[in-house]
Amino acid sequence: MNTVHRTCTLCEAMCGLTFEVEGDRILAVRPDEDDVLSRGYACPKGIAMADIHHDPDRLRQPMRRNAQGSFDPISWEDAFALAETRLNAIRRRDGNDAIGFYWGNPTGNDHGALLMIGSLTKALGTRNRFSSGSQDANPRLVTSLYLYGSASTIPVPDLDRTDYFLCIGANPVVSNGSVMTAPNVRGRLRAMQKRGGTLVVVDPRRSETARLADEHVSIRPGTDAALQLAMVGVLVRHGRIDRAFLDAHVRGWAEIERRLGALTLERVAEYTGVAAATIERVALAFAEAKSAVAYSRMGVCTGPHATLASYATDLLNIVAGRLGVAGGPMFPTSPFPLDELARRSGLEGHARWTSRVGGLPETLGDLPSPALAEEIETPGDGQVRALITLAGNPVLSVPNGKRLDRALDGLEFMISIDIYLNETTRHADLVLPPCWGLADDHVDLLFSALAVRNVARWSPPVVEKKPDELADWEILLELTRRFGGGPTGEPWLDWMLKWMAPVGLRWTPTGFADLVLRLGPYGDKFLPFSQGLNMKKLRATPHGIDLGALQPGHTHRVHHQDQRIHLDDDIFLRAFDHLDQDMARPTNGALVLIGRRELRSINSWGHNVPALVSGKVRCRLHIHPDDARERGLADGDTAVLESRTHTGRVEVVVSDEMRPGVVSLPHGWGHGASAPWQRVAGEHAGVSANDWTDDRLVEPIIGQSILNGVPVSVVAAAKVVAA
Ligand SMILES: Nc1nc2c(c(=O)[nH]1)N[C@H]1C(S)=C(S)[C@@H](COP(=O)(O)OP(=O)(O)OC[C@H]3O[C@@H](n4cnc5c(=O)[nH]c(N)nc54)[C@H](O)[C@@H]3O)O[C@H]1N2
Ligand SMILES: Nc1nc2c(c(=O)[nH]1)N[C@H]1C(S)=C(S)[C@@H](COP(=O)(O)OP(=O)(O)OC[C@H]3O[C@@H](n4cnc5c(=O)[nH]c(N)nc54)[C@H](O)[C@@H]3O)O[C@H]1N2
Ligand code: SF4
Ligand SMILES: [Mo]
Repeated sequence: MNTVHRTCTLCEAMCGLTFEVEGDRILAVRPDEDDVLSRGYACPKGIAMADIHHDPDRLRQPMRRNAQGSFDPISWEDAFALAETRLNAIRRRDGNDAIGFYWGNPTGNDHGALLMIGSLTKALGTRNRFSSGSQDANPRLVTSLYLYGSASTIPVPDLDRTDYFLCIGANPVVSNGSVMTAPNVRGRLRAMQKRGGTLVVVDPRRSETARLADEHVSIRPGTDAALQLAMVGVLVRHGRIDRAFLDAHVRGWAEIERRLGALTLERVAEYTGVAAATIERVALAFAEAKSAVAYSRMGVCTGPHATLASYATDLLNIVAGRLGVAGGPMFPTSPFPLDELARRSGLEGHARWTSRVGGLPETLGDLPSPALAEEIETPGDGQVRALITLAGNPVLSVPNGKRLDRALDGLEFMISIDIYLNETTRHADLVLPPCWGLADDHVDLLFSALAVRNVARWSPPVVEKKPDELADWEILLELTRRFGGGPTGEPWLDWMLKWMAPVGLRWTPTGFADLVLRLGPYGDKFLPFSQGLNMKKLRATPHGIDLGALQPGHTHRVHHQDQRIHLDDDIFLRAFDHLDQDMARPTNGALVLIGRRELRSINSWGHNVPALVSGKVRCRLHIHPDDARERGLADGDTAVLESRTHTGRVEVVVSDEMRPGVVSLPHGWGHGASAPWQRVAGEHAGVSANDWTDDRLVEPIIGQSILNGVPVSVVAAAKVVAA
């Protein structure tokens, strides 16, 4: 028997796992007690990695859809040849933009795939690239791009040292952090409280994190921008702002200060449903704490003011003098500093082009996904006629998934690179399954740059890759070669691929990561060899290397020419105007729908593993007792949930954890259509929250999907039948 230590790649937390392996069977998985970051923590999903690996329904060979809509195996060679012929024919006829590309969330956990995205895009030459970013962190990235001059200048809460954690629209006790890699958030928050620290959670639902909090502030969905800006206003009025910091490091404070004047406490209290006294008290406590950090995530990033609300979080931190200070929002020093490369390679950028039909702007090369269905449906020059999906399930993850489901049927050709046949990939003509993570090595290029401590780690494969298996990056490299006519990648990969092949060297993502590591801040190119890191040293350190607490300072991460943080970029001022207009509109009192994550779900997948779906049905609508009573609903009843896009049935849970007027449904369910290929998921189908979310309602600044605060109505099913 073999023991292998490996980082979990299912979410952002980078927990260390220990696998017991015999041949190609994984016999046991447990938390790695010695992992430098997670120190013996893992959640049930990580433990279930072996079940995913051994899932008989996971695809092991390429599949081709037949006329009956079922799938037959096809060889890799035939699959690649078919892909090349069909896609290139469409491209020749209709141009590059006729090929759409959607890449999904698991790509972020796969260093090989991540490095190849740019290459494939460049080979395809298409502007119709989409991703899960418009349902996720794009407002965070755009905020960083305009504030600091780089989308990779992302402040991360110094969670282990803070005295005050203001958590807005995030549920890290369940998610284990997002844009904040922090395994065992519950343990870290408890430790903070034990040190005398304070946890305040702003959420329309008394979430698992809110239950742990010293104070839960229940807010009306979609209004966090106003709340946070009002807090900044409180600091101004009480003279609690860090004048010296503002004078030395920012541009545009006078303009912002002027605009804050319109956001009076009374007006904001009315709009947010949070008492003026509460706003004032929390703001002052935030300013008075020895150290403090405001942090916001999905609840804020997928609301109607997503960009302004993300900006307001940073503004609050900046104005209170918290940025780059221990216990505040700090900048990790990644051992793999890809930010410089990202900037130089032209990855970073926003609104350089817009979608053809809806005119929505790109973010870092991706158009907002609510535009995908209309780009497929609407005839004309640049219409998407073929689509490649990589590790994504947009039918379940994008607003108005039902419309996208229908639109995919209208494509001439579709390729999905995925490990399952599911709601999205069942539409593909070709499904190309990678070997999946456990058969490949792993380096965390992305989340190492977002962790609450600086760490470096390499993970070996847990099982051997079989001769007929390909990793995601190998599939992408082959497609890149066939569509681009040669090894054409990102400019910086380009020369490497071109230069290495003729001299008999094989490019690998880990080889590339080694180079980045060696040239990086801890690398052996700059530090004396005995101290400096390289991949060989990481290989010899199976539990990872702790590189210490986050380092103070922020100026090294500000990339504007004037070296200042730009508070007054036009994009933020437009967002202020939009908030002002919204606040002037009367609220209509309709129910609104928000989302919910659960510990044993990973977005839309993982539901084919019995251990992750056992027990009580989880895909249920949570509703406040007052709202339930008004509608004659009791716990366990069936209700009809209706929005502009969809009407369907849901089981209700009556719970005072909800704010009155707000109902909550988890996303990532609705597996009815996958039942032929995923037996377990099919038996626990549930419904898809994104059938009810609306592709027409996007945040106007960057075209972000609005997944929280969607207007709905709820009626008891019994009444619908009677009527
Ligand atoms: N209503 C609502 N909608 C949401 C959200 C919400 O909170 N509410 N959250 C949004 C967020 S934050 C995200 S990130 C998105 C996710 O949205 P997507 O990225 O579109 O979808 P996922 O559910 O992550 O599906 C991942 C797909 O990748 C496959 N897969 C898993 N591992 C691998 C691998 O190693 N290689 C390959 N090739 N495929 C793999 C799985 O089988 C699955 O099909 O959902 C978003 N949608
Ligand atoms: N177990 C588990 N872990 C995961 C995932 C998973 O699917 N399951 N997904 C991973 C991914 S891809 C991501 S992006 C992260 C997301 O990580 P988080 O952002 O921490 O996760 P969410 O549960 O979406 O948290 C959003 C919270 O915002 C609240 N909310 C909704 N609307 C509003 C609003 O208008 N204002 C405020 N203030 N709050 C609001 C919701 O009630 C919810 O508690 O989690 C990651 N980790
Ligand atoms: S918290 Fe995330 S990284 Fe940790 S074991 Fe669970 S799924 Fe894996
Ligand atoms: Mo996400």
